[in-house]
Amino acid sequence: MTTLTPVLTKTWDQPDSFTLAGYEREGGYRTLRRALDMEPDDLVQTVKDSGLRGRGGAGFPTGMKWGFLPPDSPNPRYLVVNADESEPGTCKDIPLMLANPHVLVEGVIISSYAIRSNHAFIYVRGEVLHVIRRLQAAVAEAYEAGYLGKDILGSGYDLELVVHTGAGAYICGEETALLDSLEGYRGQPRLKPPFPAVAGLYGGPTVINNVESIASVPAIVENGADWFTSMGTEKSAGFGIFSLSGHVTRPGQYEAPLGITLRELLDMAGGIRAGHRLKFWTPGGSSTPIFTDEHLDVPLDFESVGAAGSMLGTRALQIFDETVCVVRAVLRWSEFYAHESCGKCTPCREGTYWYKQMLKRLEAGQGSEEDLETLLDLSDNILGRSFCALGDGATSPVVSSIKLFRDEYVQHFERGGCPFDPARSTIWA
Ligand code: L3W
Ligand code: SF4
Repeated sequence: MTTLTPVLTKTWDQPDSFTLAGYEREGGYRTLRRALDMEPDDLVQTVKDSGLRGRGGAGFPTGMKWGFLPPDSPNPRYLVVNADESEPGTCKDIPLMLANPHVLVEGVIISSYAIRSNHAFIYVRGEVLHVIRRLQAAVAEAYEAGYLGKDILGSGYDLELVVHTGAGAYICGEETALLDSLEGYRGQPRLKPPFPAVAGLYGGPTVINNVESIASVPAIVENGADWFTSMGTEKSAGFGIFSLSGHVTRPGQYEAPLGITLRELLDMAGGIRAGHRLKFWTPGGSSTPIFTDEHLDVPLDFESVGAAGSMLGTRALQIFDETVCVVRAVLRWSEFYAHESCGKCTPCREGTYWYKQMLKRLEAGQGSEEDLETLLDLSDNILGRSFCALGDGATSPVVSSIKLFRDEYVQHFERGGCPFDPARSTIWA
């Protein structure tokens, strides 16, 4: 039986977990002192050896990304933390920064030192004012204590850390759109390559990592790469925060080794709400194809979820019981993508709009079999033809729901309305 591995979440229930005093009492910033005595390249090697993979959705190996920085660039190097968490269901970075902002700040300092950067930014979603205030307070405390600024702890190493707020666009979580936004432009994705590691912020070599990735660095440096690889699976090492939302008895953040299953997580979370059963769920946010109760035992690691036809993504497990209309859920997600499409490329800009219109009609019981074929054809014209991952991600719930729940779509137009509508349904009787 897999058990929880509280590392990042260990202190969340302590009333002063977000303060410097609370963090230091638990050993916070002790690892920084050790790290500043190490060679930067040895720190990069430790992160490489740990097998840490990006916790922002794509799972790219963090140490390898750090290793891509060109050694001879004349431009300054930057570290940028992607704290623009906005994907539907994804809600791990915000509580992490709220409850323990100092673990992120310590991670930023160690990571910046490792990649030889003297300038770091945390780009945080603009709507989460309470998180922004916590982060700003933590950064101010760290400056005051000599963990940031000039000659950190007498090491000769300098680092300036800026908390920068976005303005509420999901696309600014795409790393190159984030860089444009940080530079003061409208946030729209840039063509890759060059990847940010080669030409990123202001054209300089830039490492961009998710909050949880950077916050994991102090524990990895403190305990060693072997400690990290002793958890999780061979190719998906370590632990991660699994966010359970929706129809579960105890929704929340469950920090556990990668490879845990939804069945095990549901056991910890008290199961599906009383009297109901699991219908469908997302393994990693709304951009990942949906799963059903047939996938309860799929190990939640990058490889196994991929082999089962979805993506681990951000481990945002949105759980829906049998009272939920899958067509309505997919419509809601599609409205999100249509609203958040940045409009730069036609397949996504027009395709997500079409999705929204067609799904609205289908949900209202006015669609037809032909509409389902059009939705699939449209998806073929978005997937792989969009400029960035937003367009691709928008196709996931549509295509997977038609594959798994075609009958439910058909029922809508056969009945001339939603079968889950209380006026028509047997479910609510
Ligand atoms: C240098 C190379 N760097 C790749 C870097 C690249 C990036 C990272 C991953 O999308 C996913 C997306 C969402 N030289 C490199 C290289 N890199 N090759 O590696 O890159 P990539 O393109 O695979 O992914 P991405 O663009 O970072 C992220 C999915 O996450 N997702 C969304 C989550 C939403 C949030 C949020 O709310 N903020 O995180 C959920 O599943 O669909 O597939 O750094 O530069 N040769
Ligand atoms: Fe913008 Fe969508 Fe194209 Fe991405 S896929 S560049 S969000 S229009």
